[in-house]
Amino acid sequence: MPDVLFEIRNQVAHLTLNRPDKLNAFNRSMAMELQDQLLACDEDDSVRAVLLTGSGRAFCSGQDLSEFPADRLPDFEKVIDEYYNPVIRLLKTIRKPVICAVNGVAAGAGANIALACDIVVAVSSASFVQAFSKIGLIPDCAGTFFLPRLVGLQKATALMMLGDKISAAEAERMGMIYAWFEEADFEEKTNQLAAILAKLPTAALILTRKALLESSTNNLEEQLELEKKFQQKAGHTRDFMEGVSAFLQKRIPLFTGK
Ligand code: T3D
Repeated sequence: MPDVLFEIRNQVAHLTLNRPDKLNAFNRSMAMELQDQLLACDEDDSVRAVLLTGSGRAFCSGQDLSEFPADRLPDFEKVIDEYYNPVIRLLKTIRKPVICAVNGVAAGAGANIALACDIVVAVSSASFVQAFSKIGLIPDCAGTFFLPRLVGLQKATALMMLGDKISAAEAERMGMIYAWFEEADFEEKTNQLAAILAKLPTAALILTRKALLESSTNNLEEQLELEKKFQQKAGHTRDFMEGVSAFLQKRIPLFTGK
């Protein structure tokens, strides 16, 4: 059985972390499979959106703690270079929008991989734990980059130092995630959101992600220049022509992602 299930339905690639007995804890094969699948989604023109979720009662409990070597010190630099940083880089460079459907607890690297996705939604029973401090580690998977930008430095510091378990509703209230849905609606509403994303002008969405990311280091003048450059690119896509034609003809646009 693969550690990450992969299925394309209606132009949406469904990637499901699949080690439910360990709450979808990350090991080497899961990290490698996830990287391969994200790369495949990037290259496959038939994929217009990616939906990342977990199987069973958890989204992901972070690094598999039973896989640390008992007889020597762990080489975290190697593990982070091989497992986690490539995943975060792919999530931020893949040319498709990525929605994360947090179907249960998201802890450690699991929480921060979720936060690196473009849009994060959660089921009402889900929770988020910056579990690192509890085992003497620091938050990785770009958590120290994204969490303070989402919730502010004070909240991020407290959540990361204390390792509090945050409910889906609290996470939404503090701006950590986009929305939460009741259990009964979760799958349907998440799929609806993915279907909407899959029909939008993909290139413009990816330029939007890039502009937002770069805004964290740019000054205002640099950001204005970047928006100008990206708008020129978006304006030269077929989807822009289609969007304007559809508006003028009072019909729904049929974007192709080109
Ligand atoms: O490698 C590096 O480069 C370092 C990078 C590290 C990145 C990280 O992610 S560090 C943080 C690692 N994750 C954690 O510390 C979280 C550990 N898990 C928990 O705190 C809790 O399990 C949860 C809060 C996630 C859920 O709690 P609960 O009560 O719902 O479930 P549970 O009973 O604790 O867990 C159920 C089973 O899953 C249990 O196994 P068992 O007893 O039924 O055989 C438990 O051991 C297993 N499990 C949960 N998390 C992990 C795990 N097994 C291995 N690794 C885990 N991370």
